[in-house]
Amino acid sequence: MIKTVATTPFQDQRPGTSGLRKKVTVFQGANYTENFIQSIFNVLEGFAGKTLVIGGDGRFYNDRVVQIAIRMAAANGFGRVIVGQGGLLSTPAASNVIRKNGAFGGIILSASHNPGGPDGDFGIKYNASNGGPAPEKITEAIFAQSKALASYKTTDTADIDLARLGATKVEGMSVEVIDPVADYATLMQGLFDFDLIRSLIKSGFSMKFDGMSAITGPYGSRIFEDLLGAPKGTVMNGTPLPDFGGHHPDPNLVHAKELCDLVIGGKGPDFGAASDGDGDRNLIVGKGIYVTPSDSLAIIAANAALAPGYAKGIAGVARSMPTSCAADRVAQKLGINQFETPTGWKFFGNLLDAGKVTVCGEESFGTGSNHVREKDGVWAVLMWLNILARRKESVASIVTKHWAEYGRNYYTRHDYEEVASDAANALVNGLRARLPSLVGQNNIVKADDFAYDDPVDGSRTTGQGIRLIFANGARIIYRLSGTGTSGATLRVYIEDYQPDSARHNLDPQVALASLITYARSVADIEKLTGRAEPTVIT
Ligand code: G16
Repeated sequence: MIKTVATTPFQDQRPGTSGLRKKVTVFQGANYTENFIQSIFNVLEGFAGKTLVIGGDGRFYNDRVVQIAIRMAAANGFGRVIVGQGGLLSTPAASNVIRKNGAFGGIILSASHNPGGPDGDFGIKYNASNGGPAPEKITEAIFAQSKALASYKTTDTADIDLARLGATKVEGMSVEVIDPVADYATLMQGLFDFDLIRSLIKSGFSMKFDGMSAITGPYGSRIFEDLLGAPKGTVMNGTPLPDFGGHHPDPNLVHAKELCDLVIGGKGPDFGAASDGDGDRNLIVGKGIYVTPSDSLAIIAANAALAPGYAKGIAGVARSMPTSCAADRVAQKLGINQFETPTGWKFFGNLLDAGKVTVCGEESFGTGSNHVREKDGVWAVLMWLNILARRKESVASIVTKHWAEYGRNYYTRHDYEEVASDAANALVNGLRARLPSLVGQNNIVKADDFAYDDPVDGSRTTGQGIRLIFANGARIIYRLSGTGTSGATLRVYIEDYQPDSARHNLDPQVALASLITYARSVADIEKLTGRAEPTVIT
């Protein structure tokens, strides 16, 4: 029976860079999850009888929230829910299911790369009918709803059996449990040359894919091992676990250390890759080399036409503002569109929908294209495999030739995690106040707080990061993360351009040493945060 439950509103349900992320214990609080889902439904219009996609990354509490969301969707009048078996869908696969089925939208349960388990993080986000994260005007409307919500709708039906594929009914709404991998694998086979990649693997090329005990294990096993013929065991940490085995499912040099040591160390396979908690991020490494996400975006843009799905060339490339400018050089050379957006995949949606760009990427280990409206970890790995199979060169050779052709954008990101929020805000506000006086200092030619005017819908987004731009094109950027759940995380992004290929072999921390020192001192990082060193360097 459908029922309306009285509730009291929460004041802290503002979605961040990518949906609402909080500790599991917060989502477990009475009505907390229900209130947020009802706030989403309250801002949507015209969904009666339509389809909603639901799925998540399998982290702790996923199983409960999937059932809550199904009951609430039925009570609110959706006509059909499509849900991944076991309540699972990687974020890019969910985006594909929304698009393929012409769904009204989707609810994705994920806190991405954040740790899971009873003491870890959980998250909920809404994706629109284009398959992409809801734009800011919707997330802000959801927040406004949540602050005044008085009731939510649900039903008293029993839990659905999500282990079994097939259709059932909840209060007249049909619920279809689908294989989370099948549609996605079909999509990938249409974009990449699976025969060619299979022959590369058959010829002795070796790879490892780290699923980080998160959602992409089953996707990796089906695609790399079953369809492309890589030997069993190619996928490591391939079973999704609710607590990710106690690890941090963040594919970077720190958290995917075992893979990196194996591949970069040079004694392991030719190619290594990893994806994150919900499958939208990627890490690419080769024998003796780590490919930064910014370089990976530029190399993918330069070589995309080698993959059948992109053989006609790409319309343009977009990157988030803190991502290095390496992709801009490729866009200039190809004579295609190039855009710089705020951090957050949601800002690429309009550009992709309007056909202005084909490939997008972010320094935060995200790359993707117009095939879905999310970044896509397994897609990036397949794109690299397709490029490797066509060029018949090593990862290191492709990267160093790219630098020789375009110059190298040395790049690093220094994160200061769990800093006191007041100190972090004081630091950013202090810099903002001093922006005019910084121009002229130390060859700084521009100092501003990044704002973005969306060329498609005309919306303006302000306050997206402090930029110090130097005469030679070097940049230092400061911004506060919008995805953390404890305190504040200060991110400092440092970049310098080196055209001379004789100087392309330096460790970025060495090549950028003087800019790093300046970045710390001009922002008074140690004085204001008490931190002499960052917690994570990527
Ligand atoms: C999310 C967003 C990305 C963003 C990243 C880091 O990724 O979708 O667009 O770059 O967070 O954001 P921040 O610097 O604000 O922490 P994910 O993989 O966490 O969903």
